[in-house]
Amino acid sequence: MAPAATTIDDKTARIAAYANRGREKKTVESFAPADENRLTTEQCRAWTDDGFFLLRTAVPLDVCEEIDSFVLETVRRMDREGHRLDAALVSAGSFTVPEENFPARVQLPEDKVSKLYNLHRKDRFRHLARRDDLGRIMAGLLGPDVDVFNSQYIFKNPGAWGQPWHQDSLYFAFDRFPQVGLWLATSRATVENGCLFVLPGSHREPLHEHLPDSRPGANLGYLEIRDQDFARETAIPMEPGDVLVFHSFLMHRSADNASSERRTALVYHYGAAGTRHTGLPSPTVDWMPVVRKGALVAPGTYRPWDEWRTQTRLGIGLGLYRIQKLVERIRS
Ligand SMILES: O=C(O)CCC(=O)C(=O)O
Repeated sequence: MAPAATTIDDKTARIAAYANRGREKKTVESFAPADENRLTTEQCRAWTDDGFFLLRTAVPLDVCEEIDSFVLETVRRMDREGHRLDAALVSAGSFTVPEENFPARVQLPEDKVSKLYNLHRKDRFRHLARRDDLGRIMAGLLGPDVDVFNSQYIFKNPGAWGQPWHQDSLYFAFDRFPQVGLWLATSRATVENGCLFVLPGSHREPLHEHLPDSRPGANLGYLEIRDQDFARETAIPMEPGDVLVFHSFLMHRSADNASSERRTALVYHYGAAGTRHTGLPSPTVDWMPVVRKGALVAPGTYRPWDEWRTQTRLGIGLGLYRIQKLVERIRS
């Protein structure tokens, strides 16, 4: 008898098995910032005690609008070029993940998308990732040599479910921790439309077991922590341009979008330069220098070879993905 077609649940179960492997070995040696002189006293306290801090009005509104427009145009271009937006796909150096709970009446290509990855080498995104104040904060938290290694724009369309409680480092197959997340609200983020919730101080917890999201139809790769008391969760409502800086062991989630408006965010992840992969290379990880020997890398610095390498890796990933789909179709 032919095996049943692979479902999102099967894939998420495989992602969970892979992500949880060796999680006890992922540890953090110190919870103090690497260089307190680059941070304010309050940032140092918040980082050490809570595992996060907010930068209000950090990014001008016109930059948020440019980010939104660029992403929408990219997704629409992918759609015009005939790419399926309802399957994880790679195009022109970008990588989309579909939304599983998109509205029944899809009007625009972006209605079907959950995430667009790999933006940080592109002009405005590269400049933002290396902005003086943000680079200084990352050097304060991580030390004198820092890279940005992941970027994703997250659509949370009306009706989309939130991402359940998780710790980002579970997803990172690296030889050292922590990493630092930077979550920029490009729209308002409210409890109603899907803002983040954090559990203050939970960055001091080891990485917990993450189980596949139990809601049938949850997005690909959504994993959740169930063995923790979340009674002290704190909502983080944000205005466009606000930035949340958070430790990669911090437990956090986002709410469902119960409103009629889209909630959007741009997320970067930073890590110490020289971090090595302990597992398979991921198509969503691409190391780009931000700080070297304590000095910020000029925002315009761009090495085409690096981008080419990423695109090649993404192309190979897409090829393998297509072969896998073909095999699945033949077997079912
Ligand atoms: O923006 C969201 O809805 C979830 C983001 C998140 O939890 C993450 O990027 O780790």
